[in-house]
Amino acid sequence: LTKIKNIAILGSTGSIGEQALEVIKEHPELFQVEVLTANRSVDKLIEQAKAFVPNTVIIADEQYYDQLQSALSDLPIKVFAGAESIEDIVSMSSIDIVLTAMVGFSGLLPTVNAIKHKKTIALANKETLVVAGDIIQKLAMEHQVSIRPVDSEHSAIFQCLTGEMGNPTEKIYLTASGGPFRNWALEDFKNITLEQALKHPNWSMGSKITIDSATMMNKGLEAIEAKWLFDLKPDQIDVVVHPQSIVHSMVQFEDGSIKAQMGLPDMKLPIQYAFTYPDRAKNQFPRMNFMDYPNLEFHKPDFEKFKALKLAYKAMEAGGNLPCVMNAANEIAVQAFLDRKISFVDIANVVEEAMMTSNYTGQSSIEDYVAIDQQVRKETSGIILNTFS
Ligand code: MN3
Repeated sequence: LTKIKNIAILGSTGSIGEQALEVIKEHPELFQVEVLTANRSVDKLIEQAKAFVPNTVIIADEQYYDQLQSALSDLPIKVFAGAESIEDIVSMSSIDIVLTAMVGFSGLLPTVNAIKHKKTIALANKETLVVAGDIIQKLAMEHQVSIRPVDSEHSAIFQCLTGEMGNPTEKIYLTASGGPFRNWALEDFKNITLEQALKHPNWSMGSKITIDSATMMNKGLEAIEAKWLFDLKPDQIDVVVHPQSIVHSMVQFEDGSIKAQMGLPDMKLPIQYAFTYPDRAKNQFPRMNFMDYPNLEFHKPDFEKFKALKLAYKAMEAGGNLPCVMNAANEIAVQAFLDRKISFVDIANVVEEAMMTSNYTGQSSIEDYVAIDQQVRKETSGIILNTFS
């Protein structure tokens, strides 16, 4: 008999958070919701809290506290507000697993605190490793915490590596759908609209990651994430465009053997695996039929069309604070594109400009990264205002 695992979902109203709740709902004998947090989506958080009755709910944006508190006043649920409450709650002794599913840089500090309190991390916030992979991996080692990837590519690699202890990885192949503009001519990229960029062919995700997929910055962030998760050098990480999104990623070993993890594109599987590892749990998710996919294609990524991917490799190779700079600039640039202030191609141009004008430093602390992140956000807004609008 396995003990029921208590799960804290940071960012429960986002796409990953909602799918995690579906996984938990399907396995009441395995999982229980202990904590739910959201940034601003108070109505959805109230709905989730009523359905799952967790110990605690937190809304990051404090102006929604009263609304949340009064909506849940009849239920035995503790209600808090503010980013610091989210950072603190992960130390709660009843939590077994912390799913970090918030968007962007905000995932960093709660993840650090969860590791310090020896919680198993189901990592869905890739920015945490992109920004501070060196510190996070060191902390995880020190506190003997296991970080289980939720991102589908990294879950695939994690699954391929299971049972391969002591067998070095020669290289990994990170698969990429290529996004909606894979077959567009370079000269047409200047005409890309927000509506076109928000339509992803295979995965349904939040708007930030959907735009990152369209620019392929998402794959760049994932390459950096993989570097830290699996202790690889940049030249051991190959991006392969695979439009069908059936092979979720692959590992090549020193004897040339390649293992792939495959399945339908459905985030519920990697979420569930991060919760049940090293076990697997039976479920009713749709099964793949190979006859529906007679052709699985693999192509080289186009670094000219997808300059963001090139920038990410540059940041990964340079290391230090450059990935942090790139990530902050990208968050601001994507938001500016979502606000229709800059064009699609200028997302990468803005990021490039921010990377070129920033001050490079090798070693940084978590506090340094927080400061760099804030400074780069300010500078990037200035770059957009002065040069790109
Ligand atoms: Mn992914």
